[in-house]
Amino acid sequence: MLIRRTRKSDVRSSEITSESIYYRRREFIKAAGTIAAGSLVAPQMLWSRTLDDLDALRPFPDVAPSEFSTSAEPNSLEDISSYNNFYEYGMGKDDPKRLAPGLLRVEPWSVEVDGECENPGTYTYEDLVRPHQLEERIYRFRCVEAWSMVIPWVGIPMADVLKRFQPTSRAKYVELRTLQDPEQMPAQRGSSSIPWPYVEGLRIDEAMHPLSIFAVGIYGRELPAQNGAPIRLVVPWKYGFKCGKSLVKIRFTEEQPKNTWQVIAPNEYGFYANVNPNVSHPRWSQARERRIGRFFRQDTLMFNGYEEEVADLYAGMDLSTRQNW
Ligand SMILES: Nc1nc2c(c(=O)[nH]1)N[C@H]1C(S)=C(S)[C@@H](COP(=O)(O)O)O[C@H]1N2
Ligand SMILES: [Mo]
Repeated sequence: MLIRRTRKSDVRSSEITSESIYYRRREFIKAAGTIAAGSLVAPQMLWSRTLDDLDALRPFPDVAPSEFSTSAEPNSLEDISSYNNFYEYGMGKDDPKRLAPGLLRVEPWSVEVDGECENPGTYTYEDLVRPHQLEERIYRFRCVEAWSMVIPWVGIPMADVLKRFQPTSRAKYVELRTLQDPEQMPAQRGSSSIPWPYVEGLRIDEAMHPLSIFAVGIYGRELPAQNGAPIRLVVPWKYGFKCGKSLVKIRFTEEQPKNTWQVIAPNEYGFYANVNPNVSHPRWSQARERRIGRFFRQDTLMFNGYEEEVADLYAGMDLSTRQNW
């Protein structure tokens, strides 16, 4: 297992930074160590299932580095793929890893595009992704629950994809929907307190910002199911819940979309959800965060550290209260 997995890490070294190669290598070593130690105490079935799932993820042959990547140390693939929020599989952090790989069918996959655009239609995953150069984007990721990670995504700029659909002048927002299929997503069966499908949205200029990406992978490989395979949104200056997973619909709208968390608890979650250490959640502070894998908490940064890049998008908006939350 270990040998096979190491050999498969054949992302071309010319395509990525030496730093990310370093982290990727170390990641494999770390993951292998965890598995070896775990198999002493855990039933072999559990571990081999986990290993097979990650092992089956194909590496992308051509991933370019990006100037937008942070030099912060990425979390391990183990962390990123085993501590998840994906309520379609349950509310526990370990539910998505346990259930999504066996249930979510990512091939074939297509995305429906409609609303205020000149080129609506149904696009396959290949239609969407293949025309674009894949990039490695190592981003900070901050959940509204006050934990964070650093994740080496593989993705494509959202703007480049959205422009192909030619949004009209009436397209003020873009709404993004996750798959709805109770057979593949067990929490959608029966009654649920969440109105499925999971919906997120961005103002069109936020969606077109160069930091916004459609992510299709992590650590040079395809996305694990639990991270929202095969394609998900990543907007690094916003709380993690804006980053809808397993997307099947892109809709250009004139009206601001109603995103799922805002619908569930409008007094706690808004549309913008920009990371802001000065504005508390009604039930907890957002001033600090726990980076997964670290012991001490650290300060949360305005716009998750992307203030220089994105502050202009919110010029004139009051960000000191929950008004534009
Ligand atoms: N469809 C869907 N997308 C979702 C969620 C979800 O429950 N369902 N959870 C969100 C939240 S709260 C977070 S923090 C991130 C977690 O992404 P990760 O598990 O890849 O780290 O996904 C977001 N996207
Ligand atoms: Mo989150």
